[in-house]
Amino acid sequence: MTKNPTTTAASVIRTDWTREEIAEIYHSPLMSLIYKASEMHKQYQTVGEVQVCTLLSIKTGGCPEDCSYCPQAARYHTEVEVHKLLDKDEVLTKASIAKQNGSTRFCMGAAWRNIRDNRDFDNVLEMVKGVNQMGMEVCCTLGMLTPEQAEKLKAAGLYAYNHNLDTSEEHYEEIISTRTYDDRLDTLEHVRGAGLSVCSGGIIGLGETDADRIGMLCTLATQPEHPESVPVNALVPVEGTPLAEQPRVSVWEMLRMIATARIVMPTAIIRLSAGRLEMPMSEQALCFMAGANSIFAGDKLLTTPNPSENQDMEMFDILGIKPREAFKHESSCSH
Ligand code: SAM
Ligand code: DTB
Ligand code: SF4
Repeated sequence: MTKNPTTTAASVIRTDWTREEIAEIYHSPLMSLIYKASEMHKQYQTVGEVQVCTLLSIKTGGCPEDCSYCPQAARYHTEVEVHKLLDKDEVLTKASIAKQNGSTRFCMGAAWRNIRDNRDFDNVLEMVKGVNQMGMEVCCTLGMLTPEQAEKLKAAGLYAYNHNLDTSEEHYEEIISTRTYDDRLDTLEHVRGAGLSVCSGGIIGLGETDADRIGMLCTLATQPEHPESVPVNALVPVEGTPLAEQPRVSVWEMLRMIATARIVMPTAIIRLSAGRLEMPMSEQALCFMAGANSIFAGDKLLTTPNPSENQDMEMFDILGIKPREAFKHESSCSH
């Protein structure tokens, strides 16, 4: 059984963290940090259970933004092929395959700056309805949205919305100039306001400092409510983007980030997101020990490769990991 956070966590689920407090945790000796995170994990999560999500890029490339990590930004010359919004039937077929392969969350991503009230959005609402009817947790990541658009998504059956902070407020302008950090926080507020589950995290390996990583965790952990899920991405450097030559982040950096996130947001799902392709099973196992309990499955993320389903199944088998059921948060709450 999962512990019910509302009855056990009152004193630990804090939204008043300071950067100094988080820095102290983040900089503690790695072994102590992992042990502490493991303890929190054991207390607030189910050990050996990992949420399996599948991503699908429903509209690819040609994005007007300048996110310097992103292969889908139109201004960079990458090998990503632009593709208009997929048909609903194609999306539902992909969702059904993902379900058969054991995913309980299906996340549809679009290379948009923001949602616009047009036919494409109406089609996305239909896709959301369809995936919801399959009994999966439906998630979307479509850029910025208004409160009304968030309501419409909710009414169509959307479960969660992903919108990452990506980095600290200070480092943000080195990475993106076409929208502000406050725009991101506003979107998260609109998502929360519509009663959607919030998925928000970031990327490491963008040239940020430890203080930036701590700053981002602090912003997430001091939201009025913690995000229900926090993706921790390692930059996938893509040729043609300004960050193509960034060195890959090491497992030790991922561990520090994941463990600190687990300690400061004990009830959140922490997703070991982009960057798994380069990680041997032993490194991924350490990340699960340090508090990660979700992955993206399937051989593609949005546009870049990811480990195959067979590799992940083998990993789950060896590590004795079971996939988390859909809508678990609801079933473990009192309503
Ligand atoms: N366009 C929408 C937006 O930006 O909100 C949704 C899709 S966007 C690709 C979703 C997230 O993917 C980004 O916020 C970023 O955190 C992550 N991402 C994109 N490219 C990445 C890369 N090369 N490596 C790691 N994460 C990446
Ligand atoms: C998230 O935090 N990571 C995912 C999902 N949310 C949308 C995206 C990772 C994208 C990696 C680069 C690509 O495949 O294009
Ligand atoms: Fe566009 Fe999203 Fe990529 Fe930024 S991260 S360029 S908004 S698709």
